[in-house]
Amino acid sequence: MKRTQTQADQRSAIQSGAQSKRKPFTVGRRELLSAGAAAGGLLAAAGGASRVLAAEPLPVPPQMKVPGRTFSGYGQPAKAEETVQRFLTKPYGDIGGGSGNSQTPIQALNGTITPSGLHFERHHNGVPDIDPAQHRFVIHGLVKRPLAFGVADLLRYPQVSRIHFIECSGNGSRGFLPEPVQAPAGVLRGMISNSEWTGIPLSVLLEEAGIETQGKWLLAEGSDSAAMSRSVPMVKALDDAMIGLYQNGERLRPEQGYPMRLLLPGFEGNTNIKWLRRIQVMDSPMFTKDETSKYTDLMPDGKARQFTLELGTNSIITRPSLGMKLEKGFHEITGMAWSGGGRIAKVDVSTDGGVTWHPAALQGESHPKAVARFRMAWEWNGTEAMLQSRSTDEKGRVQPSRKMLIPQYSAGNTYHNHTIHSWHVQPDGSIRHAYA
Ligand SMILES: Nc1nc2c(c(=O)[nH]1)N[C@H]1C(S)=C(S)[C@@H](COP(=O)(O)O)O[C@H]1N2
Ligand SMILES: [Mo]
Repeated sequence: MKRTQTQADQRSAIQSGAQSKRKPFTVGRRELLSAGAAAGGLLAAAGGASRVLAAEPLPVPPQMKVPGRTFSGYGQPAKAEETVQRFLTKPYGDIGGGSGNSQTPIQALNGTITPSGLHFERHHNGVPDIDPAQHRFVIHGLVKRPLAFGVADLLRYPQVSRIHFIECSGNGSRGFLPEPVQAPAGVLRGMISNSEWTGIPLSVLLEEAGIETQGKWLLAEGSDSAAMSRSVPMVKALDDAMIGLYQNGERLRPEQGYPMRLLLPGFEGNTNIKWLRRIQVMDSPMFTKDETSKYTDLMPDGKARQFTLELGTNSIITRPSLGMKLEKGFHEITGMAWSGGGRIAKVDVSTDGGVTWHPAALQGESHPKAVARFRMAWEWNGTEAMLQSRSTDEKGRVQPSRKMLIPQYSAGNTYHNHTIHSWHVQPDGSIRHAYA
């Protein structure tokens, strides 16, 4: 860990320096052993990633000789981690500074939950400034009792907490370009974030309003100046849809839809309407601008496919990844896997470009339509390697290769690329994005 290059490397260097000089990768070793004897054996054979202790006794560092600084009302990440930032894409520059997206720096994170300040963003006309005391949310259309709620009204309802990802259907769109873009994982597939959301099951509010028998779809509309609006099938609304009020324990961030948003777990990000102002129950889809001119898949026969709502099985190795430089010996290959279809059932990892696959360990409890963390021990022998991950969800759907998926669309398509991602490790330890 001498030649650290990225934030993730620095963070891990700090952690191993602080706590694990004598017992490197203690936690990892236990998890790897439970995942399979081969992995634990590999770590022992590779001799871990520790350094031999240089001097005894340990020198006393300066901060142990002065009182520490005072505390504050709202915390910030460590100073040395300041460079862990979202990647900003502003296609219209300052003319439309609110329009565009930011991507989560997934290459610098670990675990499964995305810190709220690093949640990816997609705004079609900026973040509206909403006074929660004035905001109203309405359910109307084909209902027996049209209802209006203020934020304070909603906060009185029983709530549920669930872990789910939100992913933009444009995540991975750069992968449709003819040549692999050389950029970190966050730029290439960082429009995915995973949070604990707390709010009210939409079914509770719809039942209260009383859906008329013709009510088969609903329209959800945001109160931003894009008036983002999408049609949602009633089956989804009555299944696991919720009105999100809290994100990772605190009220929603403005960027995530404060004071309330629609959450449609596993459905393409666009349908998760932020700054939600109304839901209209209808007998058919509305065919809004956001589901006709955009968010359709361009097919090879010149037609466009609408309502590809459920997101595919996806995964990406976040470490090692582009921007890091490997030393020979032991490394943990780790990354994120997720599917709009439910839980992640397994993730296989290849280090030889898909010739052989090995089951990775899945960490922690598995939640449906949530990011799973996978890990696999690896010893890098200093020669070229092609790192890939391939996820399978509980419906048995397997993450497709580029060869399988790309020809299913026409050249101009930008949505729903969930193909297997490849990192090409060079003999000098640097890493490139490759199409394999
Ligand atoms: N009102 C409103 N809702 C919106 C959007 C928007 O621009 N306005 N963008 C959509 C898109 S395209 C995505 S991918 C998700 C992104 O959610 P996030 O910004 O919280 O990550 O919000 C969706 N909901
Ligand atoms: Mo999106």
